[in-house]
Formats: sequence, C-alpha cells, structure tokens
Amino acid sequence: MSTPNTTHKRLIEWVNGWRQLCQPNGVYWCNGSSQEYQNMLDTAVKEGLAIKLNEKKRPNCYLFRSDPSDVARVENRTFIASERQEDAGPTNNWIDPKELKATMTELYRGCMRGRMMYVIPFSMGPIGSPIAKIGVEITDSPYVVANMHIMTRVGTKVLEALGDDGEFVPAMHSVGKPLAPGESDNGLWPCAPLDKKYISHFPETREIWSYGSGYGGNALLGKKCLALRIASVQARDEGWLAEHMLILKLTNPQGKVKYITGAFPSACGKTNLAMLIPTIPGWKVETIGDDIAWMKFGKDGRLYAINPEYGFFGVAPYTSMESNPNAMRSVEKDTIFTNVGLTEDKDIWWEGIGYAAPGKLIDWKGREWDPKTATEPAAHPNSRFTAKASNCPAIAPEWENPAGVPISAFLFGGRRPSTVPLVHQSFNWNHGVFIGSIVGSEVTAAALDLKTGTVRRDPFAMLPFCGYHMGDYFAHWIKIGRKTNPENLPKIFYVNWFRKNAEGKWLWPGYGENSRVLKWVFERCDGTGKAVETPIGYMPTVDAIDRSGIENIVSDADIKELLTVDKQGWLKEIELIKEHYAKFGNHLPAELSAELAELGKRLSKI
Ligand code: O2Y
Ligand code: MN
Repeated sequence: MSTPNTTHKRLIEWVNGWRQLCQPNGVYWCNGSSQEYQNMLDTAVKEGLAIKLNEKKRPNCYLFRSDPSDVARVENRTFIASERQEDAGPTNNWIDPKELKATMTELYRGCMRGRMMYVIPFSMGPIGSPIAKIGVEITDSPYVVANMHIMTRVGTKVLEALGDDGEFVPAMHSVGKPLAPGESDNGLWPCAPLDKKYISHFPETREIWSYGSGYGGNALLGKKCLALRIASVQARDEGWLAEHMLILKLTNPQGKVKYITGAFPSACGKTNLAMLIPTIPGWKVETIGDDIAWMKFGKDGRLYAINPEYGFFGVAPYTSMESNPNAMRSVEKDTIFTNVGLTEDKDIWWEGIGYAAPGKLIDWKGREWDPKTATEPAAHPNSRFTAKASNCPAIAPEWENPAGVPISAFLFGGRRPSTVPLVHQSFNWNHGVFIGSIVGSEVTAAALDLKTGTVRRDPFAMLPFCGYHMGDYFAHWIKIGRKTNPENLPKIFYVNWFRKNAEGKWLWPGYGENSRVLKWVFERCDGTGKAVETPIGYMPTVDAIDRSGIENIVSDADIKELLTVDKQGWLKEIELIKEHYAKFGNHLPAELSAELAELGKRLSKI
C-alpha cells in the first residue's frame, strides 16, 4: 500500500474510479526505485511465478514462464474503437467504443480481488524532452511492473514532470484473474481465456484498456499500445511521426555521422540491424533504438528522432554471438527472460543460441526436455528477453538526447526472396511514401494459411500498429513531406537482405555484411555514392557496393542479380499492389495511385 506522491486531481480520480470497480486489496503507487523493482521480482519468486537464475552466470536475472495460451500479441483480440468504424479503416478490428466499454467494464468489475493494484507513472522518451509523452498504467501484475521498469522511465520523477494537471495517456491493465480469499496463483501465470482477452484503444480519448493477457505488447502498454497505436493518432493530429522503426547511428572512417531509421515487419531482424557490427574496416554502428521512433521537425526543418523506450523486449530464439553479439552481451545481467529453456545449472538456453543444449533442460512449459529425444523446441518461438538499453555495449552516448537525433535516411524492407533488389532509393518523398506503402514479406509459414509465395503486405511495418485508417496514414506521410524543404527530408530506401537465386540460395550473406549497404546509403545521403536511374528508383552501380573481402561469397554474377530490375516480377508486383491499394478505397491518396501508374509507365519503356 502507498499514498500518491502527486496532487494531480484528474490522475487521482482516475485511479480511484478503477479501484472502486476492480476491488483490489490495495493500491501501490510506483516510485521507480531499484528496491521496488527487486520487490516485484521477489514477490514473483515467492508466488512461484519466477525463478532466479544462477547469480554467478547470469547476475540479477529471472525467468518467467507464461501460460501456453498467453505467449504473444493477439492481433485478433486487438481493437481500435474509434467513434466511426470508417476511421479505424479496413486493417483494424473495430468495435463501437460504447459497446466495448460496457463489455469490458463488466470484465473489470472485481477483477483485481485478492491482488494489489499498481499505478505506474511512465515516460516514453527522456523526461522533459519536447518529443516525449507521459502515460500512467494501472496493472495487477508485478511482472508488468518489473518489465515497465526496464522498458520505460518509471516513477516519482514522472509524477513531478506531470505536475498538477499535465497531460497523460491513461492505460488500464488487468490480467483478468481475480483470486478468491486464501487462493494464490500457485505458480501458474495468471490470465484470462482468449475470448475474454481485449487489447483496446480509444483513439479520440487517447485511452488504452487491456484485459486478460499478461504478455508483452498486450500488457506493457507503453510499447505498441501507447508508443504506436495511440501515438500514431496524436502524431497525425499534431504533425509528427510515430513509427515502428529502429534508429541507428552510422559513423564512417573519417568520423562523419549519419542517423538512419529502419521500418521492417516484426521478426525481420530490426534488433540485429540496430546492433550490427560492421564487417567493413573503419565503419561503426551504434544503437539509438531497436523498435520505435518518434520524430518531430527541428528549428532547422529536419526531422529529429527519439527512441521513446528505455529497454529492449527482444525475441530470444536465433539470437546468438554470431547473429547479434551486442544483444547477447545486453542480456548477461539484470535481465528478465520469458518462456526460454532453463539449464540444470539455472542458466538460459534457446534454439539458435549458438551452442548445443548443455544436457537436459526444463522447457518453456516447465517440462523436462532432453535434446536427444525432444520433438518440440525448449524455448517458445516468441520467447523474449527484457534488458535495459544501457546494458547494450553498442548504445550511442547520445541515445537519450532530449532533442533527438537528425535523421538522414529511412530504410524500408521485408523478406522478399524474389523481385525486390538488394537496395534501391526513391526518386523523391512521394515515391518514398509509395515504397513504404508496399512493404511486405513473402509468406513462408503454412500456419498462416496463405499460399507460399504470397506477399503479406505490411505498409511501413505498421499494419498491426496504426491506430487509424491506413489510407489516412499514407496521406499523413504525404503531408509531412510538404512541411519542409525537400533537401531537409530524409532520403528513402528499400532494402532486401532476403533475395534468393533460381536455385533457392540466399544471394546476400546478411548480418554484419549489411554494413556494405549502409555504406552506400550513407554515401547517397552525402552526395557521393554512385547510382543509376532505373524504373523502380535509383540503384547502386555494381561497383558501388563495397564487396572487398567477400568477392568469393557474393560473386560478380550474384551482385548483378541482386541489383537488376526484374521487369516481369515488377509487372506482377504492380497487379498485387493494385489489389493491396483497393482495400483503402477513397482514403488512398491520389499521389500513391499516381506513383503506381508512373511505375508502370517506366517499366513499359525497358
Ligand atoms: O509478442 C509480443 O508481445 C511482443 S511483439 C514485439 C516485441 C518487441 C518488438 N516488436 C514486437 C513486434 O511485434 O513488432
Ligand atoms: Mn516491433
């Protein structure tokens, strides 16, 4: 139990209202101290919900195992409850806000019985930054409190910044599992059944109501719910950008710096790119953020970005010293792991960690797991680590600069084994918006029930995260391009690390070698970088991509193939883009239909 360290009347009334409805045992206002963080984890260990890992091998680290029904963001239970259905658009689930609030109010009634209600004041972005925003999350989950400590800036200092009547985004969360008198969780992750889970957003009133899930993006409400779905609406109304983008700092051998953001659909290696170690001598990549960028215009007319987060909620499987050494070093201490395997000496293990399982394990479901006989993975494919950004050896010293960093380039990309070349650059801003609007990945998982080879479009990598009509979101991007001189705008590139040849072999080695593409992007922003004009945009000449030292891996023939325009492929692509665009009806900006038509005309000339 604690008393609020605030005189913010609206906030206190908001908390009191939920306290009356949810009927918790008490209310605890989070102060953000390390003692508080430790108390959350100690409580979880006592309840059997967490395991403290080997202090010598993994100091101050904990393992949680979730319920098998609660392992990822649930897109089909995520709702944009705008007043008008049309404003949510064709890519979001919509429910009338009154109806949704009525349903959820009944779910929330008494939902915190037997539990503590935690109030978490948090800042997305450095406290006091003109780009940052404050949220307050109510939750009944100590796991959420501990994770929010890592992922956001939490506590008294946020309440101080909020003052008596500052703006905040109210974010309500409950795991939806009240406890009867004398009942405890008994080691079982609390959550509600799938059909009772609701991850709801009310864009007009900037509210978030989440019920029934304790996992990741469903429960850590600063991340996808606030920093993307609600913030995208605020950004539209206020003339800035809230994007699903990594931010990296790239330094050339002469010490010249450029900041680059990248939007890639989930599970396309954003964290790996943000923490990349270049293979080309003298070049350096440092991390500003791995998932979200908020960008506003500075006085000089350029876009400045902050990472609104404070940590990484990274996917564990296939993170290794080979794929991402900086991520591996980030999780050496002070880390929360969720749904990974547990070794006999209480360390973590997951598929693709870079070494064989050191004997028998306990898998993410808490069962004995033997590498010799296992038929299922030890770690859930969406198992996660939560680690502070400051743990990352590659974090840039200026990553918390309240003014943000000036952005020179936007990268867009997805997994495209065919058609899309290694890299191309848009002719101008509107053409770049066109490129962002057609981002997608070829579907490989039969589980998605789509034909292999089908492109799942994920415009701007924002499909699950845009809080309003995606056609209007495209229009917002077009409008942003008119707010400053064209030379101030970031240059826009489409990259594809996943191109294959006719035999199905990857043409590009990826990982640290992607620095070679970053080098060309840097040079293009610097006015050097050789390029040719093609129907799809500017492309590097074959000698413009530095292949020194990898000529035996990427042959002359390979680089030519990586950098050719596949006319037939693009003509098919145009038909697919038409289908994709048809969904947005009269919300599709005329500028994008014009870009598509122009692409067709240019292709017909070669
Ligand atoms: O499944 C979840 O709840 C996490 S999803 C996630 C986590 C970190 C960064 N990005 C994502 C995503 O889905 O884009
Ligand atoms: Mn993401």
